[in-house]
Amino acid sequence: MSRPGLAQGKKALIAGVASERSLAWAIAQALAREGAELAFSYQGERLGERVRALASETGSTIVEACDVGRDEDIENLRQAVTRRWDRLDILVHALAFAPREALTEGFTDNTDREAFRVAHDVSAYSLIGLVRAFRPLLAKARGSVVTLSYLGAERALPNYNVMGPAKASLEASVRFLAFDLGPEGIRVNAVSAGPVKTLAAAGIPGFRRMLDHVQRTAPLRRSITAEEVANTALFLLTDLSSGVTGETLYVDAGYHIVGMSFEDDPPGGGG
Ligand code: 0WE
Repeated sequence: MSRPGLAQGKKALIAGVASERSLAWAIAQALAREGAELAFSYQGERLGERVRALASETGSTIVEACDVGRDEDIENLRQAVTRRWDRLDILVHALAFAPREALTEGFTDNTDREAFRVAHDVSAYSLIGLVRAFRPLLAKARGSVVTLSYLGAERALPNYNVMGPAKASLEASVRFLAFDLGPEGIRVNAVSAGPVKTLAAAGIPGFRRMLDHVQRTAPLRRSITAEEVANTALFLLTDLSSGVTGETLYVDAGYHIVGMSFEDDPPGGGG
């Protein structure tokens, strides 16, 4: 026997698939598994073919290029989706960008005005821009919005640099959007995921060390998978979470609750 899907018949727009390892793609697959109809937006024609191929696996036929740094692109996406759908139940915002040079070594010396501007524009404003564009469709469905954040929003750590302030802005934007749109029945939440090896993490200096550190320190003594992020996003995007809005929910094997750990101690201690 099969139960009805948790997202049966829901219309979902996913922004931010870049490869088959993307958290956005894991979320799309979970939504498809649970019966949602999907639309995708992607950044740059370079990704077009890849995203189109992935989208077709889910039966999706709505696939649009959208550089969220451009208002015209957001407007074109709004029009393309509106031509096909008269409501939007689910919006997934799973994208971020800071110039690569800003994500290495010292925060102070590597954060110039332009890196700060583009990081905040693409990684935080874009959530507000997309929600502004889709507000009428989301209101019709009393829809749910999920974005992806990271611990750098709340704590300092190596190399994440200007993305930290950008994610802090994103999480604050989640609260203000939730506050503003709650009266229309629209919910807005964030998933703060632990490190996962995706394209966004590829080539980040020390990423392997970060994973090892998490695996030794997190209460669950492991890192997390894209599927675990997707299942929590699924919860936030469906009626299971109908009383939750403005929240940032960590999916990090408990890493963020640790104040101190004797991670490097031999078993049994010695003190
Ligand atoms: O939010 C992110 C990654 C965001 C990101 C990644 C890149 C790489 C390529 C934003 N902009 C760019 N720009 C590029 O040119 N994560 C949570 C993954 C991530 O990125 C890190 C991390 C972690 C974790 C960067 C430094 C340190 C840790």
